[in-house]
Amino acid sequence: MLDRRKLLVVGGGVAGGAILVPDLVRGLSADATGHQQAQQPHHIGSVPGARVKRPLAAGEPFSVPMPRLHEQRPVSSTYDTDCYQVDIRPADVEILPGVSTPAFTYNGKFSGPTFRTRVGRRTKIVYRNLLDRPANVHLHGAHVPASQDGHPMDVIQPGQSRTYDYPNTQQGCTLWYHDHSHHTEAEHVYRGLNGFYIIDDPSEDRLGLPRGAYDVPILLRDALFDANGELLFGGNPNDRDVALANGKPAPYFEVDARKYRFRLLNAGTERTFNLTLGTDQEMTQIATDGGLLPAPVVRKSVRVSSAERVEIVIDFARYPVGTKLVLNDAKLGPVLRFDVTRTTSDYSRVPATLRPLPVLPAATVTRDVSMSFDLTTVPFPTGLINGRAWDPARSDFVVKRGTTEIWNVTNADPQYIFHTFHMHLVQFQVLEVNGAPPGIDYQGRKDTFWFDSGDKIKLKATFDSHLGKYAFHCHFLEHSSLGMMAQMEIVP
Ligand SMILES: [Cu+2]
Repeated sequence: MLDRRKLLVVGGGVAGGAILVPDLVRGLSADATGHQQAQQPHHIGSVPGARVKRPLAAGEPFSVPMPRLHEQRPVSSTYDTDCYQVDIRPADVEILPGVSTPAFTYNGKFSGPTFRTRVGRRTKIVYRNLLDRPANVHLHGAHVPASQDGHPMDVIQPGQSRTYDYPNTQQGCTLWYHDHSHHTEAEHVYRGLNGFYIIDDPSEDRLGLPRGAYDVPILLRDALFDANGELLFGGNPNDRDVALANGKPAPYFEVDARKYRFRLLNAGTERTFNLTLGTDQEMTQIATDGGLLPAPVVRKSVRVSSAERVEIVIDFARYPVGTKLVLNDAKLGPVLRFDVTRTTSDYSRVPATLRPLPVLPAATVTRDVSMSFDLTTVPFPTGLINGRAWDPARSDFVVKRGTTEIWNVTNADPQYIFHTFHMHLVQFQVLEVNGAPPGIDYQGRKDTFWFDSGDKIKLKATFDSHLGKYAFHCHFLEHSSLGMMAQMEIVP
């Protein structure tokens, strides 16, 4: 009799069918050292239809420059609002040099255009869906009314348009936007429906951090290409062997010998980057998902899991002109190379204190959130939160507005099955990781974190703004597609 726990669909299988995986963890244990092994995503979440043909190699690293992402211009502006128009449409894009790749795009851009606004300025974006399938847009990390959140069941039908209206009333931060249409979010995001949304904060200008041309968003992700240059989706996410930075494979980026602020976003649907610079050179982390940290933290390696943002400052003045510094991922290898090309003046700085965390009120409600797979279901495992798969008709938690709550979030899966946790609407603070004070990966204003099998994360959140239904889920989007999602309803 088949061991159904092992019956998972992975790349290499027959289209539309399941194949037997000899060992749930085989793909992980064979190809990494212990340290790296613990950081790798597992392969649950593979979906049918994958035919992993002979992959197309990405070519030599550092053969193309990393582009700066296109910044979207408003079509109209008033004294307090900027209006934009965006088509969600298929486009052929050049990711690998000289190769045309079909993608899903916002306005034909891969990665999507960057929206840049300021605290207190309103943004209205009209999205027209020119795909042949429903799509929608979630602004990840944003404090917005439920009607503007891009709820998984609130989609834009093909040929239809809708306007999202964002108040931008939270503090300065690096957000991102992406498709969240249920069951198809993983494929849509993988095929290109993602981009930066940055809220600048005038109250942070006095800090003197690098700005303008020295403030560079970098969208990281992984990909797998077939022999025709098409993006392969549906196989084992671990097979995605090409690291992309701003839509290019392991590019180089010319920098002046001075400080830069890099806003790193991991838009990979089921990938965790573990990044080092050169031969363990220092990077100074200044911000996380929801904005600046209380103080900078010097790091020699940086973990960025799916949907997380990590902002770092690198001071290239430490290196002579001609230096080439590789940003390297523990699994994928080179992600990006910084080439120091010229000296310049630099009046920017990283002050010893940045922005204090808000002091949240005492919590009056405690909840438990347990994330796991039912590995007995076929052809796919079923993603569960507190033992139940996603049901949009159900409000899993009812939260009274104004309440501060403690959530104990547990990865209840066995060894080697990793998850991430993302809560819509609020930025929370992690109080404890397995009973201990949180390390740097969990500090600051967070909306997403990665956690290992068995980990228990205690977080605190205050629900003091909007009413309505908001999702919380695993942000490995293959997992949320399989049901690892729930919703809370904020009530008066
Ligand atoms: Cu998960």
